[in-house]
Amino acid sequence: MQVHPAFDLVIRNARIATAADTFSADIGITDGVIASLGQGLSDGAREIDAAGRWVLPGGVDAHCHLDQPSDDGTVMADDFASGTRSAACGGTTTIIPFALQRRGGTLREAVADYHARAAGKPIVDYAFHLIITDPTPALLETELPALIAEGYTSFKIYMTYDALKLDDRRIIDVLEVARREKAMTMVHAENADCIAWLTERMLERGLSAPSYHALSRVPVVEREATHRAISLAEMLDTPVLIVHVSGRDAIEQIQQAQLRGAPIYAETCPQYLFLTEDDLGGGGFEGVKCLCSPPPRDAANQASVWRALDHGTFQVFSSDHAPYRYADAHGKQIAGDHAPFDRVPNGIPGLETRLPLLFSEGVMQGRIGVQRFVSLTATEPAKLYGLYPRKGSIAIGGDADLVIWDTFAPQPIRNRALHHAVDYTPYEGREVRAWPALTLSRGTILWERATGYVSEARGRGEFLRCARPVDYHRQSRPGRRQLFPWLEALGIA
Ligand code: DUC
Ligand code: ZN
Ligand code: ZN
Repeated sequence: MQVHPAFDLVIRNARIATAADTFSADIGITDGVIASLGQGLSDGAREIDAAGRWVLPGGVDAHCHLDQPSDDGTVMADDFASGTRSAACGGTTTIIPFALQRRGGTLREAVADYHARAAGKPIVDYAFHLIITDPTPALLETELPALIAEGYTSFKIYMTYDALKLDDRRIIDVLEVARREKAMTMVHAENADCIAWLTERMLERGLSAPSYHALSRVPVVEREATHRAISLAEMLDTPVLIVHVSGRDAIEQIQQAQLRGAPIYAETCPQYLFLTEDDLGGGGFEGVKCLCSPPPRDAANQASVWRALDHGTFQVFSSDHAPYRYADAHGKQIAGDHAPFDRVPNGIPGLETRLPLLFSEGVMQGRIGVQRFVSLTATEPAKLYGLYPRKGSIAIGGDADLVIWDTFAPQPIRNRALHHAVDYTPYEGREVRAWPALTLSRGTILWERATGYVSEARGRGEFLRCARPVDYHRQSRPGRRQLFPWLEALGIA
């Protein structure tokens, strides 16, 4: 009699880490879901021997930009096909890019347009954040609450960039809706007027090389906006997540708020660990390959970011992948190959290198533990954006989004070996000691390092509707309401 295998796939001899534990087990997978964890599991129709290597949850990259529309002629090199291919090859199995509201347009239009851009392309699963640039009464009263209920439960707002920024009053209006509807607000915290003044004065004096980008956005500019964003969030007692935090000044603001018990969360990115402002200065115009906002800082700030990653100030480690090609009149050179720094699109690629860099320099060099790595790169982003427990961990009933990690003697990163559509990486030549051997999404192999195999199953990635972020239990705790008498007086629930 033919005996049916117990599982579709069994991964044997896995050294598993979750945010909470490490243990050795076999992983039994059926219908793309983790069906069993244990020793000596029964047969699978297919078997993979992890041979004692680390098997970690697939990465959740909760901040990346793909095929984002613009009004300034820039074009992002990566769409949902090349972007998710690159993600998978670097161990990321869920991405959350941004549906951007055009000023004068609605959020509904932004979401419909972004779904059309994604259609038939992603190989990994994906959700959408929203970007709110024009919070009209109709948006605040009708559109946004409806979209939150439909699974778009997080949105980003900007305190800088003329085409995107909201003033404090508009930020408060948006936070009030976020509080009522239990959504997560992500804030780009830099002071627009400070940047405008510094930029104007620098350009008047002919200081226009890429390195002056960093001086036009010095840490105090980020610190002030971070403090203000936190203050507004505290006034509304609603969670805010400060994105792409670059160094000590902003970290101190966040830590003080967290110590006060304020619902403040924070994200940092590879560029604040692995680049410095000196990378903007070397090589003439090529410095723009490292031009992003906030800018990379110095070695002391890198050390502050490492400490805050280890201590738990940060919940999220994302790429902020912003794929502008270097030698491209729609990319970094949209205003020419000697353009002043303020005419260069902000952002750098990093979807594929995010996890290998952090695993190599963080886990293998002993700066953070493997459980912290899992928490920052998968579990916490999944929780904060309402994708947990389907995503973000290795647990029975969760999707079998898994990465088996190879470790090896240091090898340089080469852009020609990456899978994005950008013509450079800011990390060219930088050595890593680890890379995903295998990336699985819902039990399907998407990437195999030994053979260079990459799935071509465009469109297999599923759109994920996000639940409310897990944080909101805090507000219903008995006694919390009386800490906010002004909200009580206003009857704001
Ligand atoms: N800064 C942003 O605010 N977004 C994209 C990339 C960047 O550098
Ligand atoms: Zn930003
Ligand atoms: Zn961004």
